[in-house]
Amino acid sequence: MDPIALAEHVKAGNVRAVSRLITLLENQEPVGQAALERLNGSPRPAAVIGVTGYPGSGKSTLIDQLVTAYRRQGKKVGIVAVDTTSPRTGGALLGDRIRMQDHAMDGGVFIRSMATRGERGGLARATRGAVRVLEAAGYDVILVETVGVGQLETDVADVAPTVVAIVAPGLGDEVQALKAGLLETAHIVVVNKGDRDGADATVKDLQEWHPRVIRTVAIKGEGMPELIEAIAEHQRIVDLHSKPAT
Ligand SMILES: Nc1nc2c(ncn2[C@@H]2O[C@H](COP(=O)(O)OP(=O)(O)OP(=O)(O)O)[C@@H](O)[C@H]2O)c(=O)[nH]1
Ligand SMILES: [Mg+2]
Repeated sequence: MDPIALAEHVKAGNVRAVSRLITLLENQEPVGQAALERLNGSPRPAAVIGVTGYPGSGKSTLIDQLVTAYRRQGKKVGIVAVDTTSPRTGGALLGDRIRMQDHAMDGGVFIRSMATRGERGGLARATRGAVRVLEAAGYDVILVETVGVGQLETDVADVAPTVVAIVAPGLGDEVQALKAGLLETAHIVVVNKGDRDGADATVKDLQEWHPRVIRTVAIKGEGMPELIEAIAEHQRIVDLHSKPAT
């Protein structure tokens, strides 16, 4: 495989080339790295959003809602779901696929699951590369889902300038752990499952620690406009800082 041709196909938005290059990067094939190096100079930077949180907090359901909203805005959306190689993986992956099925037929949406292969930090070795590939292929928004099981996961911030941390009500000890670590790296905190008992208390509790707490009911789409606006607002701040002063 010629890395130059592969890079050209990726830049032209060819889905098979995108998929193939990500696989090469996962397998640490030198030709993948060579193609990656040819992707510089994306016409427009993508909005990369990290979505992290404890297993079952509703990350995939929320991402599904975000995809619908961004598609309505006419944006192309890439999703990289990072999974651990733990025994619960099979179920989680299947769940993601089922929930994302509506979007799987949509040419403006690219979905890719990646295994962490035991790597620390919750992010697959190739996640960063996958994000670059999707950006070069013209995806406007790239969502990275990672399983948050503690401070190890905070390196999602290295890949995504905007990090959304999701908590479900009534986690008790886990919320305490979040306060100590993840809240520092999350730009937006979402209390999902707002339809559950204890949601009010969790929101109030977290608001004392974080300036941007949003309550959602992802299964019903409640709170999504607020979340979309909070993400957009944070991205405006990121853009201001990344643009050279004039
Ligand atoms: N009651 C309620 N249930 C929800 C809500 N959002 C998601 N769920 C349910 O919670 C379960 C887990 O949702 P997922 O979206 O798979 O959560 P996840 O964080 O992606 O899970 P993992 O990828 O396995 O870590 C599913 O059964 C969802 O239907 C919500 O707002 N309210
Ligand atoms: Mg999930």
